[in-house]
Amino acid sequence: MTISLTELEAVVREAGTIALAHFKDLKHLAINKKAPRDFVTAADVAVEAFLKEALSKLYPQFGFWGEESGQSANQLARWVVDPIDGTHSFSKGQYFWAISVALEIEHELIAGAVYAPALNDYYTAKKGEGAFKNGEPITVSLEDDLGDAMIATGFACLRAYLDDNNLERFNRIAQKTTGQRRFGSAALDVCLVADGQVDAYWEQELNLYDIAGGVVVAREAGATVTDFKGNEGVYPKQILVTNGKVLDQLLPLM
Ligand code: 2AM
Ligand code: CA
Repeated sequence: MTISLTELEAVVREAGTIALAHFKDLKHLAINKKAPRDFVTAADVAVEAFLKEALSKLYPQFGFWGEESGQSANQLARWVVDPIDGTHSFSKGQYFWAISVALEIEHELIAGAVYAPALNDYYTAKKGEGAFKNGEPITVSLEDDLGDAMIATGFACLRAYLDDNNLERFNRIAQKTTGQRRFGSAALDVCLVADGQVDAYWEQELNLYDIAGGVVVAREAGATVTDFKGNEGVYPKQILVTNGKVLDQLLPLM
């Protein structure tokens, strides 16, 4: 049971066209709050509705789990979708947001697509077949010295009002690295590790749909995907993605 990345790309790019139409007309975009400091726009809802319909038509055997509409049909073989990851950035007219789609079969992520329409970057991968950005193969960076590294993180956890809110961890790690970035889209952050633009990325308190598409791309590009203790696997509440070469230096700081 497999899928065609080319067919998937046609669907995801069409979803991108829908998102871009809203992005170019932000003045008229309806923005609501799901919870305090948690936004949803009419674009999120429209993009997810399109993806759900188009993917179900193309691959009726797979169920669906989207950030906005929840779970439906087969959950053992399903699409895991974030229609717009980085909604706050999107609603401000910033460019770092992405559509993320992953195919998960029996708890294993086997294909992914992350499309950042405003940046015109399309990342995709299928398990065992390599990772691609705009049709070209990509790999993680060669950086092996944490002191020279560029690291990304995010602060989704601040919305959860946790005691462990990432600020102490950020403080610790920022002083041991050269560059820190906070882009605002977990899906893209993971792909930036895959593409060697950053050497590592971590975040807490995410959901699977934020990172699922990117994880397939990152793994196929040679990245490690672990929790903060270095256990291999996809842990959305504690995700650490690295180029593999700075992992051992980062773990004691996590
Ligand atoms: P979103 O834009 O799809 O909501 C940025 O740090 C990351 O946090 C983004 O991937 C963003 O996804 C996610 N995020 C936003 N609000 C959140 C919340 N209330 N809980 C968890 N993650 C959130
Ligand atoms: Ca998200």
